[in-house]
Amino acid sequence: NTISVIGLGYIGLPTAAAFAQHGLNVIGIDVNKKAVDTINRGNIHIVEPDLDVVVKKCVNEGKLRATLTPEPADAFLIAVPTPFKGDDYEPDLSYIESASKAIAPVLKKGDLVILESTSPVGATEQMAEWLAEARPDLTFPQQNGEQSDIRIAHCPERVLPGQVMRELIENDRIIGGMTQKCSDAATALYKVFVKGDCIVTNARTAEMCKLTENSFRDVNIAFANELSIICDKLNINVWELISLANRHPRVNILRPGCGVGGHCIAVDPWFIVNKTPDLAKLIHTARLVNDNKPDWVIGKVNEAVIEVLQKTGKSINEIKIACLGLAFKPDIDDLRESPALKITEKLAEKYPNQILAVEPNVEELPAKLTEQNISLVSLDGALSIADVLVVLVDHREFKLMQFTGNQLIVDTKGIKQ
Ligand code: SAJ
Repeated sequence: NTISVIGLGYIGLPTAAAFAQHGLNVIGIDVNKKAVDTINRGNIHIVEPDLDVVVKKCVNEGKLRATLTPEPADAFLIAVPTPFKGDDYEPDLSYIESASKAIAPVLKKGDLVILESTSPVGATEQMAEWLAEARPDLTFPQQNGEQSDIRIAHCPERVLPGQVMRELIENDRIIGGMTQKCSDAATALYKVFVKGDCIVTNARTAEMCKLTENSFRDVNIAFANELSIICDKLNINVWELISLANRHPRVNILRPGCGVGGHCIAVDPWFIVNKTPDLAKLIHTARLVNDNKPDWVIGKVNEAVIEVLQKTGKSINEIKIACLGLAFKPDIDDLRESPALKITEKLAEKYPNQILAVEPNVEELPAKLTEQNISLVSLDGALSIADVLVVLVDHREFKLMQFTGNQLIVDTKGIKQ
């Protein structure tokens, strides 16, 4: 049995590796030649615990190889990005379209095509249309249902970055076939390595399910973030408040922070809002609350700077501000789509040459921060130099930190609690 995984990124590569590890012949396809070459050497181009070992082993055993051009296979899994474009957050399906057009020429009767990318409702049907247009000689589920030559399903990925190799195997899986036979074929494939349940539904529900999971989290984080702003105004410690409220058996409030980052939770809710703008009021508002949190944090830093000026008599350009944490969440090195990074950049615009960054999970700063003259310093370095500490991420190193009491702290993660 040969399967092909199109898109060898944070989801595609671990998925390809998991299938190869369980005995299937896997052909990985990517448009990035560097990624293809890296994988064929048995290495990886992304950071994910335990992935390197599996890829190395599977490549060495000849179970996994990468290429730029699609080849025939029995099943195709599409795991390409689905970003949005422009100010109205319209989903950009161009990567799915290119992937469909790339695999269409090698499809044959009996093949299964699975869309794994997080997608707006209707994307799987759209993908099936692109495939059908490219291959008028084959039949597809939208044309003749269970009699179709090609089976199509949407099976959204739901793994947590940093725990992908474990969650891929243990998590339950939603299987959204365009027909029952499509779902059966997809279930049989995932059962190769998935220990969780494979639960069958239709493609549209599967699409909405994935968006719902991330919107649920976004709305709940927005609730926590809104509470933190209200409590600040009312002079109440939000961390104490949340831990008290969470003593109620049916209350479970998430943790406020400096904003919501990553590639999923800050993106996926827009797919719902864009599709049903008049109906998705709460989901839309949650997005705005979370997206505005970084600016509120910057306002708190400005207040802290004024307080230092009043206390010490220093001039404004003598003040040093240390930003603790740049990653989008604790104990990872991923700085992309990170509100902490955005806050640091914006502070550097307002306080040039006065910003220090502490990020224990990276060796060097992204180019933009270096251009802004931000220096990467150790935690001890920051504690000895800075007048204001801005805790943006609750990395484990910061939780152990001893405060000297000399600095003002803007603590967006409640690590002092
Ligand atoms: N965050 C808070 N407070 C919290 C929890 C999270 O501010 O209490 C922030 C984080 O700091 C981060 C952002 O939210 O900036 C998102 O982090 P996360 O750990 O909640 O989620 P992701 O983006 O790493 O992964 C999510 C997961 N979805 C859910 O938990 C519902 C994962 O299972 C999905 O597979 C992934 O999105 C995805 O690919 O869609």
